[in-house]
Amino acid sequence: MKTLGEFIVDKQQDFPHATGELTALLSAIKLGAKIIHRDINKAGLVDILGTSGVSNVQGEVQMKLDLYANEKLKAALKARGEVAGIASEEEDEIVIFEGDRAENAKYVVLMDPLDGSSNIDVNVSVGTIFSIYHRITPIGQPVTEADFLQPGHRQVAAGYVVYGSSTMLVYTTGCGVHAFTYDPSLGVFCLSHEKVMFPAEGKMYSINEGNYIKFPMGVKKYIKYCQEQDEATGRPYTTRYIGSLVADFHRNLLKGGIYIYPSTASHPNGKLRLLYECNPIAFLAEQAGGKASNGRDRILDIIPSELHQRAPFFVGTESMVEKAESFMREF
Ligand code: AHM
Ligand code: MG
Repeated sequence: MKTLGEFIVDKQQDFPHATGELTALLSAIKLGAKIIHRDINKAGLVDILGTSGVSNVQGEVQMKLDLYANEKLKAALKARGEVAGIASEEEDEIVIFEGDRAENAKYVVLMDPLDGSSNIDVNVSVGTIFSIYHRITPIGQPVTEADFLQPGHRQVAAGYVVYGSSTMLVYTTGCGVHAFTYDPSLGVFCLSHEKVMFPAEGKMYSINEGNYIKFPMGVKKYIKYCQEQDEATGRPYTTRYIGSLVADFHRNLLKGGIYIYPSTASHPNGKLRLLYECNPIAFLAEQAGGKASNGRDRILDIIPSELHQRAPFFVGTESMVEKAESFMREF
């Protein structure tokens, strides 16, 4: 059995000039994931469900679990000193860490601390997504927004934690995708899937079909294509949609499939955030032999202009994403 800690240290030895800072940063994320895992598992018991800003009967302020996860992850990253600042789906602005260590740190982290949090109240899987870049401003100064507005192809590492029937941490540093399953009795993530690759063909499509009427014509046509009978391609395909990006992506990664959150009439740029959701998942997808686009262009090549920018998202098995793109081009 190999733990995540051992695996990361082993990988670091492949890079003779590595300083260990990324290793320490990933350890901070690992710690944050364990804390979030612990609290999600007893969420129904400890009075942290509910709406932010509402006091419970003891007069204590209840904190929504996504805000709670944000605070825990932020604290774990700040404590290590390898991170100069963070951007989070839960924060309006970037958070610049203060102090000499932070100013000399070379990494910034972007995160969605608890994605799909509307699923928590009904005990359905949620996830944490993270994305790591080298800062581009000079070391020794506070970071600026420019450090966070980098295209996804510059990511140094990215990953997610899925809190499902078991908790798993899946990450890439650009040398394949590796997955670790959490053993709560030992408190360690154990290597369970090394070099994960999408199966060559997939049979699942994941999309909120309730929005069908608002979808672009190309997406409507692709959905109909998925539903048609065709023995050669194994259609009709199966629909699977949890409404939790991390869990939907994770299933499609292991089984083969496509996840789509397209533009809709009410969300012209889709719903998902480029920096916190699309870029890290796209990096993982490409590293696992899959593909990610906005229906036309590669996600990782989009130059971001705003922290909370959204993008239509097509991700999964390469052949399926290419098929969906061909419908987007045609219609
Ligand atoms: P969130 O970041 O507010 O949790 O929203 C992102 C989530 C994704 O996990 C999920 O795939 C999508 O929103 C579901 O949206 P919808 O309910 O519109 O299908
Ligand atoms: Mg989210």
